[in-house]
Amino acid sequence: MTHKFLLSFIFCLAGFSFYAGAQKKPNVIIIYADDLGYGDLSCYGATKISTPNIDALAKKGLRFTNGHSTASTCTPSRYSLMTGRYAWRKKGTGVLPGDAALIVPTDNSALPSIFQQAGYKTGLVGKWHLGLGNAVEKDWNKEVTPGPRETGFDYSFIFPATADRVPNVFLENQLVVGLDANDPIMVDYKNPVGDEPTGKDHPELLKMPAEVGHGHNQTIVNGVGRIGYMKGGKLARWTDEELPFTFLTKAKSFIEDHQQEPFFLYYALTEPHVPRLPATMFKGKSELGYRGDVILQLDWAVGEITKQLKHLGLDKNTIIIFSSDNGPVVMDGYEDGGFEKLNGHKPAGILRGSKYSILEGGTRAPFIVSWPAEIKPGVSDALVSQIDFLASFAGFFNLENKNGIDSKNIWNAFMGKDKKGRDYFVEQSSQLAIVKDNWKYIRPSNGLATYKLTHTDTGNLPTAQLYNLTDDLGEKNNVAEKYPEKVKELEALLNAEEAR
Ligand code: NG6
Ligand code: CA
Repeated sequence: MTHKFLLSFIFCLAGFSFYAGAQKKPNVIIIYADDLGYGDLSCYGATKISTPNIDALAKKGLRFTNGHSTASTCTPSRYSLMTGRYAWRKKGTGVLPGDAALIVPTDNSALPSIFQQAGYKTGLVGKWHLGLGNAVEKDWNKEVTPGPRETGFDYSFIFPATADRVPNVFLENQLVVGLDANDPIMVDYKNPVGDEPTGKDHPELLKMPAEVGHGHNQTIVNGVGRIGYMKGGKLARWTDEELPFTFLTKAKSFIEDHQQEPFFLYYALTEPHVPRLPATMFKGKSELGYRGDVILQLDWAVGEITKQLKHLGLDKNTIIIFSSDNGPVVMDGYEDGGFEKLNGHKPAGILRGSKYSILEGGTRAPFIVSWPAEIKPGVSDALVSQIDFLASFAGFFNLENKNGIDSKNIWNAFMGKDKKGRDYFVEQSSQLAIVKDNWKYIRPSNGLATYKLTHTDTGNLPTAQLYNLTDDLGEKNNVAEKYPEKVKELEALLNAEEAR
C-alpha cells in the first residue's frame, strides 16, 4: 500500500515537472514592411545603407533568398497573407481606396483567427489596407464594423489604407482615435467634400510637392496632398512624422500586456511607402534621401521590438517573421528627391523590376524567419511565400485550414529543415507568371512595358517569356523560343491553377 502510494507520488511529480518544463507555445510576430526591396537591407547585400537590427535578426534566424509576397502591390499581397488565397481569384482585391469595404472573410478562416483558435491573443498594429465596414458609404464617427476584429484580431490599432490615402486617422479597435463629435469626419473618393484646400488648387501649402501626373493632389493633410477627399476630424488627423513612434508604442504595449500568454502580433509598418516623411531624428541620417532615412527608421523599430523581447525574457521563444508586401519603388508620386539621392543604392538589388512589375523585383522580398529556441541560423534558398503562413501555422497547431486553398503547409521549410519549399508559385502584377524548379514563365500581355511616372520596368511583353532563374536571376535572357515545351508545360500548369 505505502509502496503503491509512493509510486504514484513519484509519477505525479514526474508529470508535474514534465508539464512545467514543456515548451510554451511560441509567440509569433510578423513585421511587415511596405514597399521594401530585395536589395534594401545590408543583410541582402546593400552596401550604401546599413540596417544592423534587421541584419541581427537575419543572423539569428533563417534568411530566405527566394521568399515572396504574392503580388507586386499591397492589397493583393496582404489579402493572400491573411486568407491563404491568391488575390487574382477574387475581383476587387487590387489596391484599395481608403473608403473600401472589408475584403477579408469573417468566417473564422483568416490567419489571426487560426491563432485565436490555437489559444493566442491576437493583435494588429499599423497599415491595414484591406477595407473596413460593409460598404464604401460608412459612418467614420462611430465604431466601423466589420473590420480587423471580425477577421480574428482581439486588438487593432491601424490606419485604414495607405499613408497617402485619406482618412489620415488612426482607428483603435475600429473607432477613430481623437474623434470630436463637433467635427465629424467625412470621406469621399469621387467628389470633394468640405471646403478645405486641395493640393491641386493650393500647391503653395504643401511641404512635400506631389509629382505632376500622379494622384496625390486632393485633400491636404499635414502639408501633404493625399489621394481622396476628407473633411472634419481636424484633431484626429495624424502627422506622418509621428507614425513610427505611435505604431511602435502600440506594438510594445500589446507585447507587454500579453507577455504571460501566447500572442500573435501583426506589425505592419508604413516604411518606406510614400509619403516619406521621416521622424526628425532620422532626417538626413542615411545620406540617401528620405527613402533611405525611413528604411533606417524601420530598422530602428525592429531593433526596439527585439530589445523589448529580450528585456521581457521572450526572445528565445518568439518567432519573428520579417518581410515586405511588394518590391521597391523610388518615385511613387511625391518629389522627395528619390533618384538623385540614391548614390548607387539598388533597392531591388540584383533583381530586375520593382513594385508594379511581374519580374522578380515585384514579389521577391526580404524574408527572414527567426526562432532562437528552434531554428538553426542560416540561409535558405527554398521557395516560400507569405501565402503559406496560414496553412503552415494551421498545421503546426493541428487546426483545419478551411479556405486557404493556395496556402501550403511548408512548416519544415520555414524551420530550415526542408530545402525545397513549394513546388511552384504564381506571381501577380497586372498579369500572372508562374515559377517551378527555378523556371519562370511570364504570360504574354498587352500592358505597357514601362510605367513612365514610376519608372517601372513592368516585364510586360506581347509574347511569352521564359527565364531560367538558376543562371539568370536578373531575367535578362528570354529563352521562350529555345524551350517551347517548357513554355507549354508552365502555361498548362498556370491554367490548371486558375481553374482550381
Ligand atoms: C498608387 C499610388 C501610389 C501608391 C500605390 C499603392 C498614384 C499615382 N500612385 O495608385 O503612390 O499609393 O497606389 O501602393 O496615386 S501600395 O503599396 O499600397 O500598393
Ligand atoms: Ca506596398
